[in-house]
Amino acid sequence: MQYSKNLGVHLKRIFEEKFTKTPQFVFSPGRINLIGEHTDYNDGFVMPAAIDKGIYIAFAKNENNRIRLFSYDFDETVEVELKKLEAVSTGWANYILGVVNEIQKIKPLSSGFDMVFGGDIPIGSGLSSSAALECGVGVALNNLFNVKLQKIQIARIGQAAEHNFVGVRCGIMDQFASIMGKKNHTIQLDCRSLEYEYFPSNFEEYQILLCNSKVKHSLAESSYNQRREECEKGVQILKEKYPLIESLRDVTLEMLDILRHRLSNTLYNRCSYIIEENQRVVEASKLLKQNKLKQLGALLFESHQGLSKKYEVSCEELDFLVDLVKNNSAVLGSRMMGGGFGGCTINLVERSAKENLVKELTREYDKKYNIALECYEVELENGTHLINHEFYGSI
Ligand code: GAF
Repeated sequence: MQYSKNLGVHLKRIFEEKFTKTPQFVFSPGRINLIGEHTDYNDGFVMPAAIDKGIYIAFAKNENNRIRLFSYDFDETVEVELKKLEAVSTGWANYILGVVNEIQKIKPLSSGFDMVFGGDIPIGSGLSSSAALECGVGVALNNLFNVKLQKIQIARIGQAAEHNFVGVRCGIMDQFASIMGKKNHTIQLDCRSLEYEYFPSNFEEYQILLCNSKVKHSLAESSYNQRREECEKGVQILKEKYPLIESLRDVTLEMLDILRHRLSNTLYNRCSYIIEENQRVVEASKLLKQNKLKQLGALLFESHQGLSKKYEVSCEELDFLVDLVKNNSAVLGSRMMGGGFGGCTINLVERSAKENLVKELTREYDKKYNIALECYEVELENGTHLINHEFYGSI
């Protein structure tokens, strides 16, 4: 992949100025998700992939038992004592400190460390810069302190950091995709067993196009936890008749319908969306294997409809972007991606039509919301990995 060389040069220079030593580097990618939204914390299926945009971290040990962090993007410094680890008021630092906290439960760190990081993932775009940061920090500390963690353990650590230090009860999808990504492949992941399969995904005459709505509505985090609670509530009620079920993964639409009278309309809609979305992922992986991209695209539109109307995690701007391409023959499918309430749509579009499509969407979105739409083409990439620092040194 093409690393962001300019960013690397800046990070290295800043690190050397601040800490007067040469750092090691790690790159940790953001992710897309083809289909399977909000299914991860319901023990279901997802189809994410790591991308060529991500977080770059320069890091080294220090001798003073402090954790010294600098965010290039926010131009902020945070310093804490290794022995007094707790969540801080600077949001981004908690993704890092949360990972340290989880790793210390396995092996206490023998010294402090320094980190300077920055990224080329547009902030708030729903491409999961937070999971990228967590996995990057996990790999960096694993390497520095010889903790001997497996990749999947690092993904789990990232998820736990988010639960315990950030306060978002996320599923495992983002961290898994960031660390386990494979070039030109999507991952079909069973979020219960963590069994996974890589699918070659170059889509031939089609490509993935992300459209960044550039909005991030304030409900995003609180509503995320609320949706999770609603699913858990649904499971509790269903358990009265079906004691063996553990999550919505184990429930069929028929079972749900039998207990419809026990569920509010909202709970019914939340649960039926999850059950249907799980079925869509299973179907999508068959279609992808058979290269039936048109049918796959239709599933993306269905997924969006469910996310918007039943799960209610979309927003006006995302709905607008999906509606705009619905009747465009060059677009096979489109839907909101990630947690929702803003961020990007993911679109499967004909390569040859991409340029005109971007022009049209940009024009219409600007007319309606007076916001300059940003569209990205992404390559599917390998997961979190160390980069030879000579690479930056040589520019
Ligand atoms: C966010 C979460 F972090 C993921 O775990 C997942 O639930 C996703 O929203 C929705 O599919 O990115």
